[in-house]
Amino acid sequence: MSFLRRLKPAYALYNIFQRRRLIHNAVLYKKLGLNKSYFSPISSRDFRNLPATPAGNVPALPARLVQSEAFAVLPAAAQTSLLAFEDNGFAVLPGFFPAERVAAMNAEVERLLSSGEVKFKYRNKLMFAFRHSETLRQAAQDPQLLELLSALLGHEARLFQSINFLSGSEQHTHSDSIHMSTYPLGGLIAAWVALDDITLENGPLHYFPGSHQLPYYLNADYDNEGNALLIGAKDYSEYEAFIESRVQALGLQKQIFLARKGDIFIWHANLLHGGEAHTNKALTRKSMVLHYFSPDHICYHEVTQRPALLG
Ligand SMILES: O=C(O)CCC(=O)C(=O)O
Repeated sequence: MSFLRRLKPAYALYNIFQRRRLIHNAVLYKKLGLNKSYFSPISSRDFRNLPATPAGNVPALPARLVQSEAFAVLPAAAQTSLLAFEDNGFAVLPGFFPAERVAAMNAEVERLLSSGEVKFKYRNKLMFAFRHSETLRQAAQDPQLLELLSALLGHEARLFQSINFLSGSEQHTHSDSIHMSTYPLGGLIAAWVALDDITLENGPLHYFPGSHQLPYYLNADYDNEGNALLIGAKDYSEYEAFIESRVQALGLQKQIFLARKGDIFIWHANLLHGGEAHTNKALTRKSMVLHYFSPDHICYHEVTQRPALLG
């Protein structure tokens, strides 16, 4: 990473102009006794001496789900999967979005692309498309989905970010917590919506059941903490290589999710997952991944040591 992109004061200066989206942290920092401004860089190192315990007292998962009307109306297979979320680190909601809704979402993505309102970033990602489309925003904030995600998280799940793909992500195995972290850990949840039928040929999602119970691997684990002035110098590929070495050493067993259009796959903040190779480029692999943060947590980006811009 270039020296300029590593300079923490440059990020802090940018953050000063994002006061409205960061000021909520000031109260949380004060409560924790952290000597920080809303615009300061932040990473897991800042929480090293604080207790790791989750925020507040949360009832056990079955009690949270059983209280939820959104849960009560689901088919048995989805209920069973949700009840096992804390053991497995994932849950599947088969056919959660009907075909018409999927078609409307795909039409919106096409409209946004052809009008130039959203553009591919980082090779094949359409970031934050929900900010440009009421149809996509309503899907991302579907009340039944939000209720289920909040029950799983044990806190309100608030939409933070979305990524649409037209092709396989082909992302190497990772945990979202290296990108979007929280204090206490675990205040993030993701929902991945299949907008195409997905086979072995068009880059299915992969995941490692139970891997959310491993330690959260963060900057210190691959020697990327940086110093008071600079964020860590390591390339992201070094994080990926570190995770691959953990997967090998622990003998973790990969599974592949062959989704049908409208299926939703929910993953835990620390579940290891990624995208398989997209071998048949004649096929699309449309999907939308949604990341939600708990507003009760401090939300930040571990690698770049930036507080997350909410709202
Ligand atoms: O869609 C995929 O293949 C993986 C997406 C992913 O890993 C992520 O957004 O964190």
